[in-house]
Formats: sequence, C-alpha cells, structure tokens
Amino acid sequence: MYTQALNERETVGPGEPVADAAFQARIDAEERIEANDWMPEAYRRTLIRQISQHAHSEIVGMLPEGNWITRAPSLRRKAALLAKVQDEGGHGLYLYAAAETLGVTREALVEQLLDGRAKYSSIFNYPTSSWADIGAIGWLVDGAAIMNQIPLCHCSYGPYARAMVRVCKEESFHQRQGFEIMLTLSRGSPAQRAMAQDALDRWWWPSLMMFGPPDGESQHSDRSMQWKIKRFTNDALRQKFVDATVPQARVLGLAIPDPALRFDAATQHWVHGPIDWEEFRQVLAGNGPCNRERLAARRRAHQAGAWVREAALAHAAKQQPAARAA
Ligand code: FAQ
Repeated sequence: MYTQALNERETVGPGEPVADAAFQARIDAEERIEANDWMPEAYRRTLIRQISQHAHSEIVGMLPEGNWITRAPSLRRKAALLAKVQDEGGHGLYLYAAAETLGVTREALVEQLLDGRAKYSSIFNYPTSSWADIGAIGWLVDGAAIMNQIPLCHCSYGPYARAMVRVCKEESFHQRQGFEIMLTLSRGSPAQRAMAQDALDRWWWPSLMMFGPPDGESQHSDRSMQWKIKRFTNDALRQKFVDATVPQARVLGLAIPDPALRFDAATQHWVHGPIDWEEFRQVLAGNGPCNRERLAARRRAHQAGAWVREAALAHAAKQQPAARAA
C-alpha cells in the first residue's frame, strides 16, 4: 500500500533548529507530512511508537473476541463476529504498513511485541467471560476506539491519517453491532438483562482507561499535540466518550457502575467518579488478568505460522526469475 523506500534524508546538522522550525511551520499550516519528507527524528520515533502500539492493539484485540466465535448464539451473530475479528486483523496490517513507511520493518515491530518490549492497549488484557462481553466490547471498546481515532484521520502524518479513514468506517459498524447485541440482551429475559449489566459493570472502567493517563501524567501529549499527531488530549477524549455513552446506557436501561456520575448543568458534561489508576499501572506493568495469556497466544500463533512465511518467501523467490524474464 505504501512505499517503503525512503529518500535520502536531508542532512541538517548544525542547521537542525532551522529545519525544525520550517517543519513546525508546515504542521501549523495543516500541511500533511509524507513518508519521503524530512522530519525531526523525535517526530519519526513518536509516530513509530504510537502506530506500532496501535497495530499491536488491533492484533492482540482479536483474541478476546475470537474466544467467542465458536460459541456465538446464532449463525448471524457468528458471521458478524467473524467478520469483525477479521477487520481487526486488517487494521493491524494497515497500521504495520503505515509504520513501515517510517523506516522500520514489520518483523522488528512484531518481535518487540512478542518479546514483551512493546505496549498494546490495556483493554485487551481483560477476559471475555460471557456472550454479553462481545456486546460490551463492540459498544464500549469500539466506541472508545472511534472517539480516539476519528481525530487521527486528521493527524499530520499522511499514511497514518489515510489508514485511519477506512479503519474508522469499520469501527463504526463494529460499535453498532455491539450496541445491537446489548439492546437485544437488555430487552431479553431477566437473565440476559443481568448478563448485559454484568458486562457493563466489568468493561466500563477499563474502557475509560483506554484513553490513557490523565493529562497531568501524559508524557507525550504536549509534543504530540504540537505536532498535530494528537488533536485532543487524553482527558478531552475521555470526556467526549462519557458524554456520548451515558445517554446510550439509558436507552439500554442499564446502570453505569459509577455512583459519583452526575450531569453538570454549568458545563453540560457528565462528570465521572475517580478512575483507579493503580489498576491501569498494574495492567501496563504486565499484571492484568490476561497479559500473560495474550502474549502466549500471540507467540504460539507466530510459531505456528512460521511455515506460511517460509512458503511465501520460497514462492516469491521462485517467481522472481520468471518475472524478470517476462
Ligand atoms: N494501554 O503519554 P501518553 C482498538 C501508554 S485500538 C496501554 O498519554 P500517548 C480497536 C503510552 O503508550 C486501541 N498503554 O501516551 C479494537 C505511553 O507509553 P510509552 C488502541 C497506554 O501515546 C476494538 C504511556 O502510557 N488505540 O481498540 C495506554 O500520547 C475492539 C504514557 O501515555 C490506539 O492505539 C493504554 N490504554 O497517548 C480492536 C490509538 N494509554 O509509549 C479490537 C492510537 C497510554 O511511553 C476490538 N494511540 N499508554 O511506553 C493513541 O491515541 C495514543 O497512543 C494513546 C496514548 C491515547 C493511547
């Protein structure tokens, strides 16, 4: 999809601040930065970090839902879930391709995930213990993902911004299928309703944590906002999500598990109670309920797929002389 060939970078040396200022002027003028353009090393590193973490999240994010494909309650639900999980795989591949335009290889990024050096979204370290969790993931997790990703369609780096357009369209469909599962359950039997409420109880707080640490503790936000990689701060997006989601919970007739939640008439915002940031830190440190299981599953899949990679390379090598001759 994208070229991996980078032009020789301009050597700026002592003139670097001048180049930095010119670069920032392009950003301020809302120009898109493309793979072959000069960019400060810190901008490149920030993008590689964020895009690769995003790609890993999509790939690891296939696991909690994949757990329910064989147990979906009907053929219609199974087909929709299968398609959704395949979409997440596709998003991961787009994102690895976008990261590769910055001069890293997908192999290196995957290695960082498998050896535990790379982060992926905290949310995928929680278990999916009932069918209602599939509804809650679509409604809340995809809902949070869209809130975060729509602004990324306007990010300053062209390949990332363009990849996000299609991803967001698909996430929007995912969010609706999740909400529809929740609606069906919440209008079902008392047991189904209880299952939906239980899923909301377990996924609500981790969904709020997806937006990252509070602004005061976010290490990268200031820089990323200046470079227009991020268009909103973590807290601003979290607030948008809460404001959009509370009325949806009311349509479902489900209770948000936050006794402190209240509508502030002065600001016209829903104000949520305190988030347990210690839980977030533990999940990031590898101590969430499913961190070890998730990484073990990815490592197994990578090993089991080794023969496919070898076969594809062997096939490509065989094709090369034929292609040259043609
Ligand atoms: N989990 O300074 P900040 C999806 C890390 S896709 C883990 O605020 P930043 C689709 C952060 O990396 C979900 N780590 O960082 C789907 C940094 O660590 P580092 C993924 C987190 O980058 C749905 C440190 O904390 N979406 O759900 C988290 O400015 C359903 C300090 O944080 C994206 O990746 C977290 N929640 O802002 C799939 C979107 N939050 O690198 C399947 C793109 C923060 O210094 C099923 N990413 N950290 O070691 C972003 O927008 C940003 O990277 C943020 C973090 C907002 C996530």
